[in-house]
Amino acid sequence: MARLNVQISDKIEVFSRIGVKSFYFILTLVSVWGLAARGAVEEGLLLYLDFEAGWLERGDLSPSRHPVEGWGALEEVPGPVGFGTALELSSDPTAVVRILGDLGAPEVLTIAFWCWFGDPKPDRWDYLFDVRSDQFQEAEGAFFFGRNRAGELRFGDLLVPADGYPRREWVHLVVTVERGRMRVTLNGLEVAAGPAVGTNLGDRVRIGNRFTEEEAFFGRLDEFALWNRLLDDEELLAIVRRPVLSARPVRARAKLPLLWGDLKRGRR
Ligand SMILES: [Ca+2]
Repeated sequence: MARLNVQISDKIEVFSRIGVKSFYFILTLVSVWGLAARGAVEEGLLLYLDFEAGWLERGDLSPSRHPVEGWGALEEVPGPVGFGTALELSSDPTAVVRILGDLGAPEVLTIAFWCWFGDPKPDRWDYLFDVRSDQFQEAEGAFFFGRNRAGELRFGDLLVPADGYPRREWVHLVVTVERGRMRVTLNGLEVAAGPAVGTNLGDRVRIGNRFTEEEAFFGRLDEFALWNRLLDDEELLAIVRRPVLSARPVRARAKLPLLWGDLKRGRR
């Protein structure tokens, strides 16, 4: 009986060891998977602004942690859902976000953000971002993304016609530059492609205005992020479904519920 007890207790011990080991093994796998998923999006992330409460003090949330400066009557407005608050720029033409820090000249570039286009004011340009300066222009590799007097989006020589993008609703905009070619996608659909602009960002990055800071974007921005690499489809899906660097899920009435995925599958 004593021997049997030993055998049973041995088996229980062996089983419990395997159980505990399996538990820790699964826990490790889940942790590694979680870190890998988060690490993947963080890889090459040069800039990230979530425009949540205290964003100006917290600055850039990417690993680079660039300080950020705001100018003019910047006003946070409630985002429709899911991504908390957004940055409203249309009330002050001098509103701007300046990035204080050198973002370099990456060979590959992805810029992604949520955007709410208001109707442009007649005879006025407005700007989503600009990396030019008085001394540093497009010939030296700087660029801008703006909207001209005709309401067309302009990025380098690329033009998106005035009726080629949605107004007064949130859209996810991705701009990529690589190997001499650049693309603009709205809600996962390519709307423009052509020869690349330069990608010299330096310390001149301004978001929501022209470098002269007098022609603010007539609309709202949220979740502004910039990488020195291309993102794959899985990563792009992840950043339309949740904030770039947070596990906080999008609530039911998301800015763009599943639209990206539907577009990818060609159902729309
Ligand atoms: Ca936000």
